Amino acid sequence: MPQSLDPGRLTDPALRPVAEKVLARRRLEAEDARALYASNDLLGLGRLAAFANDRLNGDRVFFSANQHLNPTNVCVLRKTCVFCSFARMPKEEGAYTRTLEEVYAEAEQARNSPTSEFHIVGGLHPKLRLSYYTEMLRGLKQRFPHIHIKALTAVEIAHLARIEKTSPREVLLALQEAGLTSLPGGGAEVFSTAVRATIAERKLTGEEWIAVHREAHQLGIPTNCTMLYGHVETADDRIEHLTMLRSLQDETGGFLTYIPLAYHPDHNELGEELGRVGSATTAYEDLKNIAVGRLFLDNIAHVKTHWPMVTPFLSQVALSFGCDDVEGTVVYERVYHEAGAQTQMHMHYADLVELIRAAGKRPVERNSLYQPVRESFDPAEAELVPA
Ligand code: V47
Repeated sequence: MPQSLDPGRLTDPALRPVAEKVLARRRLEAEDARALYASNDLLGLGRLAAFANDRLNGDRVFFSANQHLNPTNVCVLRKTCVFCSFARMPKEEGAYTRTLEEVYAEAEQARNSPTSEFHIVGGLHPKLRLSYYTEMLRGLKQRFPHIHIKALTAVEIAHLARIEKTSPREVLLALQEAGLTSLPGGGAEVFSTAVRATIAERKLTGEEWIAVHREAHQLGIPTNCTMLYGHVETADDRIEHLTMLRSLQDETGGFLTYIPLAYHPDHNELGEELGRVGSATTAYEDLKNIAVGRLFLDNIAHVKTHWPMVTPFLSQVALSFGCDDVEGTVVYERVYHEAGAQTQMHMHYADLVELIRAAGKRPVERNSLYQPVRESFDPAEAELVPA
């Protein structure tokens, strides 16, 4: 049943004018987002975001059967991206770089499983050439022609362009030719120059990240977008970030989903500096970021909750706070587990279906392009739901 909204019943009076705008389908401005972030009426905020989501997606909640692959953790930004626990120097303990055969061997787990997407990200390796990745994509496509490939963040694309002394556009074209379906949303962090100088010096600037995604959209490659929150950024930094994402979406329409990413402080320099080791973001903060994202990004169809970061329990609650998309089966998650995430590595397909259903929502398995793959999970065919 479509949700209703009565602005007068919101406890925080500051939310009422924003609710009037949402009802009238008017775009929220920076000052509205400031009111949302400043409000302590979390349930009111959630109600607003759930209303906006319901209008876009009804009671459908999307998920994918996906497998994450991380070919290398060697990264030239190891010393300057101080929030990251995944990266290693080439000779540092724990550094690894897979051969293509090793990547294919790990991908074999997708055989005889419902997997419909490979999610491939890694570090900025100083020596791996573009041909390593194009060959990887071709090899995966040859072995698993039906599986979509969502691979390489804008930061990796720009790095490959630098190594090959070419443009991000040429790199994207080569990857597209090799079988790339879409780009993941990583590497965005927070676009603010001051925040980047503190947490990710020497990384692609916000404008450069946007430019790579614009290029991808122009080539017909859809992409995701993210924001890493819960470190040194202010509400205004977040709003600036969301405004830049929304502007590009106005221009190209190429973003598929927005994923707020909760900062994990373990095993990285930033966590130590902030004295935050062992204490990640709070559920309150996580739900607020989901809700504000849903309300502000009125032109991006989906908002995804990343259960490896915020726990499956909170992801389920997020479905009542404006979220319509849940990270998939994953299989093996490295980036957040290195940073102290305590969640499981893998979510069984049937558990994902149940997580969504138990929140009163309708699960829809999707592929990378958000085309429905499966919508019927009737108890009568329960045995057909893969584990
Ligand atoms: O850009 C790194 C984040 C991102 C930490 O597109 C950290 O479907 C928290 O973007 N604490 C990469 N976060 C992962 C990513 C992603 C994840 C899931 C789905 C999709 C998608 C994209 O991980 C990085 C950075 O923002 N990250 N270190 C950390 N300590």
